[in-house]
Amino acid sequence: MKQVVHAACPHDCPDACAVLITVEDGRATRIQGDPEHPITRGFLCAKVAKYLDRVYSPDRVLYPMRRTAPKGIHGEGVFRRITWEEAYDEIVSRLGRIRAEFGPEAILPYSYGGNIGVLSNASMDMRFFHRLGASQLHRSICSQTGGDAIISIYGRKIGTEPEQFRHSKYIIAWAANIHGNNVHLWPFIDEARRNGARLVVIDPYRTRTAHLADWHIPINPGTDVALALGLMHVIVRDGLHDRDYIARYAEGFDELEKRLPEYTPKRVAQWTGISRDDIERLAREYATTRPAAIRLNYGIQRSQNGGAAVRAVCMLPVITGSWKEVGGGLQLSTSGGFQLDRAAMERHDLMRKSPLGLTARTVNMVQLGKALTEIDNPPIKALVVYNSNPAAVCPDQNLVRRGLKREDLFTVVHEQFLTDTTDYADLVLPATTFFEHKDLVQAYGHYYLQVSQPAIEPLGECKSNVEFFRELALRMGFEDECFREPVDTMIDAALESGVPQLEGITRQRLESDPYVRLNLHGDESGDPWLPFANGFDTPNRKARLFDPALIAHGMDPVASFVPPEESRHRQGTEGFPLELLARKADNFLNSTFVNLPSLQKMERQHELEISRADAERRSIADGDRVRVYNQRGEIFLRARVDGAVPAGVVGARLGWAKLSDAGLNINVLTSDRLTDLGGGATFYSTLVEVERVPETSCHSKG
Ligand SMILES: Nc1nc2c(c(=O)[nH]1)N[C@H]1C(S)=C(S)[C@@H](COP(=O)(O)OP(=O)(O)OC[C@H]3O[C@@H](n4cnc5c(=O)[nH]c(N)nc54)[C@H](O)[C@@H]3O)O[C@H]1N2
Ligand SMILES: Nc1nc2c(c(=O)[nH]1)N[C@H]1C(S)=C(S)[C@@H](COP(=O)(O)OP(=O)(O)OC[C@H]3O[C@@H](n4cnc5c(=O)[nH]c(N)nc54)[C@H](O)[C@@H]3O)O[C@H]1N2
Ligand code: SF4
Ligand SMILES: [Mo]
Repeated sequence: MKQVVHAACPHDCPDACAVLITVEDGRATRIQGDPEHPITRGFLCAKVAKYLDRVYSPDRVLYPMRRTAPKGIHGEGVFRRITWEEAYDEIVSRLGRIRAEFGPEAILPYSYGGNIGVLSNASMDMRFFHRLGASQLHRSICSQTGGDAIISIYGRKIGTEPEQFRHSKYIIAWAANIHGNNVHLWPFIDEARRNGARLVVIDPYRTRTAHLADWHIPINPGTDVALALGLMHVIVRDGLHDRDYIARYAEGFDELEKRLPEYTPKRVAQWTGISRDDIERLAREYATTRPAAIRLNYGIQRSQNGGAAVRAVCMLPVITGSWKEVGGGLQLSTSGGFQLDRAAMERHDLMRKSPLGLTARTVNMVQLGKALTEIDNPPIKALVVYNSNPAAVCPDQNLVRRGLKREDLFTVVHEQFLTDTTDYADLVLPATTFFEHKDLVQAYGHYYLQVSQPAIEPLGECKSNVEFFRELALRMGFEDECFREPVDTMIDAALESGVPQLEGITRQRLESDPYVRLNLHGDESGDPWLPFANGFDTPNRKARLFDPALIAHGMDPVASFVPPEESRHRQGTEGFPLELLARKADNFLNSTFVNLPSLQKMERQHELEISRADAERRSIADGDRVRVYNQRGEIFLRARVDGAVPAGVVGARLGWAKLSDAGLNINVLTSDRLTDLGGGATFYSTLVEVERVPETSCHSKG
C-alpha cells in the first residue's frame, strides 16, 4: 500500500513548507516539497529534505527513561527504561509534593520553538500549566523584541507577502540571511532580479545571500538604529519623503525630524563603519528606485538596542510611502495575520482555578540560569522542558548548567533526541515528530494556513505534546472538559475566532485544499493585498513614529541610537575588543538537526571566523586552535580566516555543547542581559577576545 500524505513543516522557520510524505506499508519512504504550494514550490531546505534520517534515526528517544547517574553525564547506562505509567506516577507525585510544600509557582515550564504547530506549541501544555498554577514562561528568546517593536509602530505584526517581492525593483535584505534561514523567499527575489531589481544586503557577516547580492554592506553589529536614522536624515534632507502619505498615515513625524540632525552621514559612518558616500547612495537608491521592499529579519533585534533598531528600520517604508506600492513595504513577520483563537487554545482563565487562584508570576526564559540559581519565594523546584534545548540555546550557559545540575531540581524533558538538556533530566519522555501527529500550522513568512496530517504511527512509545499534557492533566485530577478535547475539536476551536481573515476557513476545507490563503483582499480591481496602503492597524490608522508607551521602557519614544553595553562603540568597555556574532548554522535549525551525520557533513562546525587583520595581530593563522573568551566563559575553536567577517568582528555557530570541545558551545560567551523592549535575548551584543593556543590545550573533536 502506497500513499502520499500532506503534512506541513512545523520547525521554527518562516517558510512553513507544504510537505508530501510517501508512505509504504506504514513506513515513510520519501519526503518532498509540494510543487502545488505557492511558496514551497516543490522544494525543501537541505535539513528537511533529509528528514527520513531524523525520523528513523537510531538515536531517537522511543521510551520513557529514568536517570540513574549524576546529572551532567551522558553516554551508555545513564538512563534506564521505564513505562509511561511509572513516569506519570513519578511526575504526579513529585509535582504534587512540590506544589504542596512550595506552591505551584515552584514549577516552571520551559519551551520554545522545537515545534511551532499551533497545537504542539501552545495548547494543552498551556492549559495544563495554567490549571496547575505554575510559573508562566515569558517566551522571549527569539522574536519578542522585534514583535513588540513592529506593533508599537504599525499596530500589527504583518508585512509584505513573499509573492510580492517579485514586483520589487530594489530589495534590501536587512539582517536577513535569506539563503540560510528563509530560502523560499529566494525564488521571488530571483524573479525580481531577472526583471532588473537590485539586491542589497546589510549584515556584518558575509552570508551566502550577501555573496550573491549586488551590494553587500557590512555594518558594525548593533548600529542599525544609527544607519536607519542616517538614511532618513538624507531622505528628508533631500526631500525624497512622501509628504502626502506621511500626513495621512503617520503621527510623530515632527518628532522624528527633530532627531534627524544628529544623524549626519559623517557621524553615522563612524558608528556603523559604512562610508558617508555609501550611506548617501543607499538612502537615495532606496527612496528613488520604486518599488523597494525590505526583508528585515530578527538578527537586528538580538542586540541590546534591538527594539529601537526594528522601529527605526520600520520607519523607512512609512516615510517613503513605499507601503502604497505592490512590491514595496517590509516584511519582518506575517504571523499577526492569522489571528487564531489563542485564548481558547491556552485558557489563561484556568489560572483562577489553580491553588494560586490568580495570575502566576512570569519568568523570563532568557534568564533561565538566574531563575534556577537565584529566584526565591518560591525557588524553582521542578522544570518541565518540551520543544526546547535550553542547555544549548540559552545565553550564559555556565550559569544555566549550574542551575540544571542542582540535584534538588526535578527535571522532566519531553524530547525526540538525547540533547544537551536531557543530560540534566531526571526523566526523559519520548516525543513524536510531525510525521506522527496531526496539527494546524500557520506561518511567519507567508499567509497560508495548513492542516498537517500524520503520515505514520508514533514510533516506539512516543507521544505528541498534546497527548502527553492531556494524559498528565487527567492523572493530576484536572476535571475540566478542555483536557478531554480531541485534536480535531481543538483545531476547529482555533479557527473559530470570528475574524474576517478566517471566515469560511474550516478544518474540513483545510483538509481537502491544502493551500488556503487567509482572506486578505486587495481592492476591487483584483490588485494584490497591500497591508498598509490605506493606513495602519493602530486606533487612528496612523503609524506611530512617536510612541509615548515606550517612555515607560526607558526608551526614546521615536528611536535613538544607544550603543549596547557590550559594544566597541561604548566608552570604557574593558578588556574585550571583538564583537562576536554567535550565529545560527545554515544547515541546522538552532540546536535541532545538529546530531545528524548527514547534515553534519554539510556544515562547517567548531570554527571561529576572524578577519585577516585581527588574526595577524594575534599571530593566528587559518586552521589554528584558538581560545575565545570573555568574563563569562571560554570555548576552543579552530580559526578560519576567509573574509566572512570584517575587522573587529568574529563569527561562530550554534551547535550542541556535548558535541564540542569541553562540552560547551558558543552560548557560554553570550550574556543574559535583556534587550530594550520585550525582554529579548542579546545574543549579538557580545564582546570577546581571542588567542592562539597549542593543539594540546584542548580536546580536538575535528
Ligand atoms: N537554516 C536555518 N534556518 C533558520 C534557523 C536556523 O537556525 N537555521 N533559525 C530559525 C529561527 S529560530 C529564526 S528566529 C529565523 C530568523 O532568523 P534570523 O533572524 O534571520 O537569523 P539570524 O541568523 O539570527 O540573523 C540574521 C542575520 O543577522 C545578522 N546580524 C547579526 N547582528 C547584526 C546586526 O547588528 N546588524 C545587522 N544588520 N545584521 C546582524 C547575522 O549575521 C545573520 O546573518 O530563522 C529560522 N530559520
Ligand atoms: N548563540 C545563539 N543562541 C541562540 C540563537 C542564536 O542565533 N545564537 N537563536 C535563538 C533563537 S532565535 C531561538 S528561536 C532559540 C531556539 O531554541 P529552541 O526553541 O530550544 O530550539 P531548538 O534548539 O531547535 O530545540 C528544540 C528542541 O525541541 C525538540 N522538539 C522538536 N519537536 C518537538 C515536539 O513536537 N515535542 C517536543 N517535546 N520536543 C520537540 C527538538 O528535538 C529540539 O531538541 O535559540 C536561541 N539561541
Ligand atoms: S525548515 Fe523551513 S525551509 Fe525547511 S522544510 Fe521546514 S519550513 Fe521549509
Ligand atoms: Mo528564533
